[in-house]
Amino acid sequence: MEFNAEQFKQNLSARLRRQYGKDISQANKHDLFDAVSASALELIMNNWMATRQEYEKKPVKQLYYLSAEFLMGRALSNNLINAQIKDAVKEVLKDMNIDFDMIEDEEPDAGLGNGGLGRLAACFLDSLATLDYPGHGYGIRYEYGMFEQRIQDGYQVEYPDNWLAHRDPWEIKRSDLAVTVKFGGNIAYGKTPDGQPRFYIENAEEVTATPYDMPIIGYGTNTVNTLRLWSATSPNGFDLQLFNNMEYNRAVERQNSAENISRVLYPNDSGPSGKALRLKQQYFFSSASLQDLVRHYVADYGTDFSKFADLHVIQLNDTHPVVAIPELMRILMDDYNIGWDEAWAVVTKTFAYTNHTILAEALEKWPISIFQGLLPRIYQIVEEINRRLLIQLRAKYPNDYDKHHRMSIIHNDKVYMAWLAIHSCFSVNGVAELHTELLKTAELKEWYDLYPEKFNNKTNGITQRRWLLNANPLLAEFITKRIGHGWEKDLTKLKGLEKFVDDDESLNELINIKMENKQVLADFLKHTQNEFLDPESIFDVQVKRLHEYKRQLLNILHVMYLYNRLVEDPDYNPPARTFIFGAKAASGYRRAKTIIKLINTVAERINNDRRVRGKIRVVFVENYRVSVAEKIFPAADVSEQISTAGYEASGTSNMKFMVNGALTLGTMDGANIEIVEEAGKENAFVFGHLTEEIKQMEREHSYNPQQYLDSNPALARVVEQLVDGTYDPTHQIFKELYDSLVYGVEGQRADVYYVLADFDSYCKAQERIAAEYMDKKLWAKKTLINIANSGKFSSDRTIEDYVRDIWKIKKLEVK
Ligand code: 26Q
Repeated sequence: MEFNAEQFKQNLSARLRRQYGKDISQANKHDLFDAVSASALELIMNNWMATRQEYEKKPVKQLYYLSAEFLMGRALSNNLINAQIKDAVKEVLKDMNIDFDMIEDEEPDAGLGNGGLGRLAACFLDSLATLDYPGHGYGIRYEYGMFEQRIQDGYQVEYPDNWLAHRDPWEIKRSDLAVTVKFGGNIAYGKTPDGQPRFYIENAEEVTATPYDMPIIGYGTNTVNTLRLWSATSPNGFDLQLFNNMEYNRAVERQNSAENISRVLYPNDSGPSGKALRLKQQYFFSSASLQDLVRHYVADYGTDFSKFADLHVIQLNDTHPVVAIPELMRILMDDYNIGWDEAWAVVTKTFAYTNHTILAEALEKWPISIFQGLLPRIYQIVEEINRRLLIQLRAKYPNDYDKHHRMSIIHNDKVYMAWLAIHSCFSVNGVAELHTELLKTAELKEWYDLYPEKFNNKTNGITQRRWLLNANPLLAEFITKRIGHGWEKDLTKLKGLEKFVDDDESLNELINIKMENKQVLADFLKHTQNEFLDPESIFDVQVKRLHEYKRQLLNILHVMYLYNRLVEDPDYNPPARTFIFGAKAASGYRRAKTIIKLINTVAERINNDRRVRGKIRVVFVENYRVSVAEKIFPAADVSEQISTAGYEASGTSNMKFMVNGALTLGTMDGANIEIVEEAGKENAFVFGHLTEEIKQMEREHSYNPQQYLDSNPALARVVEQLVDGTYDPTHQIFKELYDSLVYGVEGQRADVYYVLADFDSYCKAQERIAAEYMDKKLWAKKTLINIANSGKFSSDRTIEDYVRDIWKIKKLEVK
């Protein structure tokens, strides 16, 4: 992209004048952030329009990634880097005495996602644009994203994330493309003006869906794709009559009901919420997106839909947008008078489904009463899809009535969204090799038996543009200095770093870079939460959503154990360690919140105990989010990936740590297995029971946590310390955690996630870490080998896999 410094300057001034009535000297940091972003967008606009025109010009197949979540984070720095104008912009600003870093920090995160699944969607968009693929995102423009977490008295407290408080300079409202989405009402059957019989809905609640477009800028290419997010309003405005009668609340009822649909992201990242509003969100953006696609198609090709599947492929990010399947059936049949068989042929060639969860009980199912009440016509279509599925099942498995029942899309008064997806889609994929195997052999075995050809694996990846080039400029420079450019678009090039494993100068530089990044994180945490971190200590990091299966509890129990040891054994002198946690708990997940309280309680105790000063510290990073993650990964020495084997579908933070040179401390779970395979077992710290061993204990009901307590006094002691007053004088706060480990509560057996079973193995792995970290050079070597072998985990590779096996789209370069 050509960059004219003078013009950019003028543009910036003009923006400040027009938007804020200020000149540069009067502008505050926010004004500057807004004006710089808007000026950058203007530069990008040519390419954005050219990309759209290119896609319109030729009829090319395009990919639409439907996702309830896009965890984009900040845009400014990333967009400038991808457009390759960051240095130039920085230069201009410096000329004007403006510090870029300060401006950058004014941008709120676009936190429109919970965690892994939402961030994966964001990484995919970056890779699609960078690789010149016509692929776009469709989602919801939540007015409030992932809640802001504050820690008060050690507890998580949630606050609304008002990310749109100021305008978002990156979005463009497209009122001209608004569509209507209908809820409730009743099904009517009648004739169109031209005499065609057809179903329609009457007395429905009508909601206007207005799209806001965000540019997705490819790195070092002209391609700029689009993320289209829908916002809900009422077409009827407020009720003036009621208002004039001073019934102010009733006057805005309809408006509020519509706007509530895109009000806020649901902050639970597992398990069905069972809330009608959540289903409304799902149908809202699925319907709007499909209406958008079909309208565009009809404008070009008319109502012959035989080419639809040649021009569209729709990837469903988990079951959240699966209601798009019956919605496309409805649009084709009710709006365009297409027959069932023809519509079904289009649908089954268009949709593909990605599963992100292993546990069948976590799969989404909607009570019929909610589903049918909200979407009567859609429910009717699902019933018909299911009727035909059952005919198929009876023919294939005669007399196996239990199987028919289990596989029925509708049973036990619920609609099974995953069943609808698997039956209707031409592709079903898991997100890591182990995960896909478990789907095929266990959780979805019956479906795999029925449709083996649909199942495939697509191991997750992350974009090196955001997570290395942008987040860790020092390491990026180190790499480029040795292997040149090219890794930014082909991460396997990092393999070239391996020839520096015995180069002392490289190893020393690597050590220094890590140290500098640790200092940056330390400064940040000093500034934001007045924490003191020693960059000389090992930064041992676990950042991810808080879940029992992710076992933050195992981590903190080990910290408690280490603390006991340090206090009691003066001869024990391991290297200093800082245990860093960052995690949000779903607001209604009580036990997860208690684990956060435990981490903070242990931190408070240890950090204030003089006896262990300089040896061990515990830090809970408040409000962990993308922009903070960008500071944490570059500073990490140890990457905690300690889920119970068989429970983490993939994990993606494990990959972000790896490219930033942290060593994995992990179980053989999710993508950890593939990471260890690439890096070599000797360059990671693997521990814990294997999936097969866990499954066997599960099958045979042979797990006895008490046995581990009996045989390991140090473990028994830390477990007792949860309730003996050591950390909590009331003995009450952590009793629930204690009971869940030792006795089992609420009908669950004791220690569901095998924390006690893996404790000893985890401690030993931690000891290996302590021993190996003392040898700085050896550690640096392992770091370098990890970085050099992280190429597989680029989302560019993942996208190429999807393109080859599922999407079959072609690169289209924009001139
Ligand atoms: C469903 C229904 C109602 C309300 C919320 C939800 C909901 C929302 C988010 C269910 C699940 C999620 C998110 C799941 C998720 O992030 N899964 C993670 O996906 C990553 C990307 O594939 C994997 O790396 C992780 O292993 C997986 O846990």
